[in-house]
Amino acid sequence: MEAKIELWICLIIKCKEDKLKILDGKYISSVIRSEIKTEVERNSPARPHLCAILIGDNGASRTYVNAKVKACEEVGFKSTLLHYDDISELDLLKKIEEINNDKNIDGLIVQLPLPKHIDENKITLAVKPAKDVDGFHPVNMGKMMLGLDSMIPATPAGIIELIKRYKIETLGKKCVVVGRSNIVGLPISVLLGKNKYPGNCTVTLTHSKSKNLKEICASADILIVALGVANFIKSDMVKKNCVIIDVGISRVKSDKTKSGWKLLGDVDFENVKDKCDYITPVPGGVGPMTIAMLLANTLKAAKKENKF
Ligand code: BQF
Repeated sequence: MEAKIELWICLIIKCKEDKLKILDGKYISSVIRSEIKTEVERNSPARPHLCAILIGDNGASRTYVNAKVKACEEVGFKSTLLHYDDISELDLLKKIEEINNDKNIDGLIVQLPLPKHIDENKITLAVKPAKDVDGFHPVNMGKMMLGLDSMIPATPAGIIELIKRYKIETLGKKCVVVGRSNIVGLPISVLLGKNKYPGNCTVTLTHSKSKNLKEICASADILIVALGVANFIKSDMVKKNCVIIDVGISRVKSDKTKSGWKLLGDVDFENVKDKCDYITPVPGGVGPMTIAMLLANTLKAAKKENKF
């Protein structure tokens, strides 16, 4: 209770500082991670165990997996990273089966994208639904559609959690989703259409074949963009006082950063920020929420195994 009041005081102060603009995923994710950490400490020495499989040397994938492993350490989870330079589809399936049957492992993720010789659908199907903390297995997808208890994919779950924690009104709002991926666009459009909070939106799911995209986006009270095209959404594509959730992360070369890369969202932030009421930044918006919800799913999986 006290922690909740403290969170709200912090949020109100932050909102004032940010002139009621920024949906601070970095901050909210730190709150969620500390909640998870507290719960893990209470159940010590038992702890959730996440296993991540990484194949190949895709730089972005490495960064994402490392972020996940680091987040596990911070909240007191055990983590195992299995990194293969290369592996056959059959050997990968065997490895997944081994982990499915390993009582010491609660959650399993296979970092996407996979090399061309491995069928993503086959791999997704091979992960036992109870350990599928990415929520990509058809059983989890189906349960989510039906509103049954399931693992909800981390990015949509992170968006829902962000809306909840900022108490953004969704009932009766027009929500436009740009991008129909299985991982983000499709599930978030289902979730925001549900008869609950957050939800009860009138959802429009748009994609590359949509006509009048500009007009459709400009009609949105809540605009969720998960396209992967840097700065795609310009200020003439958004309605005044809307809420913008920017899921895009494009890595572009930069000589201004230590790493030599910088992250760009799908929304032209600088030109859009004064028009909308709320907006998620990139970096520091939806991305950190994705990591936090992966941890939440892993904790949930561990609880189901009666470890907690
Ligand atoms: C931030 C991802 C595309 C394809 C596969 C924090 C992440 C990103 C950004 C992160 C992503 C994107 C992940 C920030 C995991 C989100 O500070 O803004 C964290 O690690 N993500 C992934 O595992 O696979 C992807 C995007």
